[in-house]
Amino acid sequence: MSKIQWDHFSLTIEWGSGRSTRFPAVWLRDQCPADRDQGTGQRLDDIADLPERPEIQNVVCSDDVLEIRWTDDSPPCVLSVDWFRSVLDPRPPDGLPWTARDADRFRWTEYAVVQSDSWRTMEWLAALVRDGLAFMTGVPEIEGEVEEAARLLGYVTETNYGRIFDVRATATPNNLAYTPRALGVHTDNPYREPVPGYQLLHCLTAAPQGGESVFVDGFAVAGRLRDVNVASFKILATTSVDFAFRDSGADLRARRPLIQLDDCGQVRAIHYNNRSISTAHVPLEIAEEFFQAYRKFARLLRAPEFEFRVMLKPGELVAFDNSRILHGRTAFTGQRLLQGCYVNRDGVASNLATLRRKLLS
Ligand code: OGA
Ligand code: NM2
Ligand code: ZN
Repeated sequence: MSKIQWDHFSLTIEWGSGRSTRFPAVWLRDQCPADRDQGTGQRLDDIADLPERPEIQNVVCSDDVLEIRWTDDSPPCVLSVDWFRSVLDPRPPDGLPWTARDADRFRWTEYAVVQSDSWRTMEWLAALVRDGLAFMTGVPEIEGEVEEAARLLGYVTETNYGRIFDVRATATPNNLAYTPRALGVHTDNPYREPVPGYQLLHCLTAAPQGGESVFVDGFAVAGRLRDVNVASFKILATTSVDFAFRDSGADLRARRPLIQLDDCGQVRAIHYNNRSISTAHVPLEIAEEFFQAYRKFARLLRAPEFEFRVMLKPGELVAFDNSRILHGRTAFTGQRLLQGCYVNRDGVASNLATLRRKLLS
């Protein structure tokens, strides 16, 4: 059982463990459920409408539910101790980094199963979020099916490459992806704002020779770089570079660091694509240091210990987080066709959360 103490400007909960947390009145006033629309749960008030210095008049506590009353005419704020607990619960990290030797944990599920059984859809999406990639088998070898599969993840992002795109060797390619060349591991479209969230690739025709897929967990590699050379990690995380793509119908550019951190210093995204990077505007005073770090990172990205290689067969589909997982392929000869598309990253999180809500409540 927790102990509650309060004064005019804060409420303190002492937890069973003896630790306590102080919640400022201004914060409490902002959480008040009475300020929300009953139907949508959306907030009705704006911070500018709330009292600047709300004062607690008293707190009534019954059955682990607290009713906080205010000295002004604000409605009482009713919140359960469990709710306070949930606020403090640090969210477990969604992603679990991997190296080559973890590849047997990757999820491969029959398309029809992911489609027809929402529990399995949830499991598949959870694996996709955990590993940053997941596979489906038995996807009909029909052109356009990738867009149907994308609906399991969320909403397709249309780009200058179309809603879906054909990855095959063409006579007049506007992108090296549309040649039979090998592609070093990369993230797609770092020249776009925002970058595409997830990517799907559906194999329709496998090349008679070559065309093997390569995947690398960029978060694992960035983590290694941080461990072995924190100065290199820092310079890549703090130096923005230009990425660009240009053809007759598009002129795209964006500037961002190769390793993007969140406000807690955790790796949030990797942007890496040797075909579309321009380092011309890296400050010349740090160019030597930057290139040393860039090369170190590039070498780690090629290290076999981080690589998962797989020969996709017709009917197989891979989906991956384009901010975390780098992908590439070996050179190929002959006919080969993959169809791809991008989906928004928020849709994946939302679909997974709604399935969890429905199935685990
Ligand atoms: C791409 C790409 C991989 C492949 O089109 O961006 O990386 O296996 N393709 O062809
Ligand atoms: N394609 C396959 O980001 C890139 O330029 C990689 C993307 C053309 C949609 C290729
Ligand atoms: Zn690509």
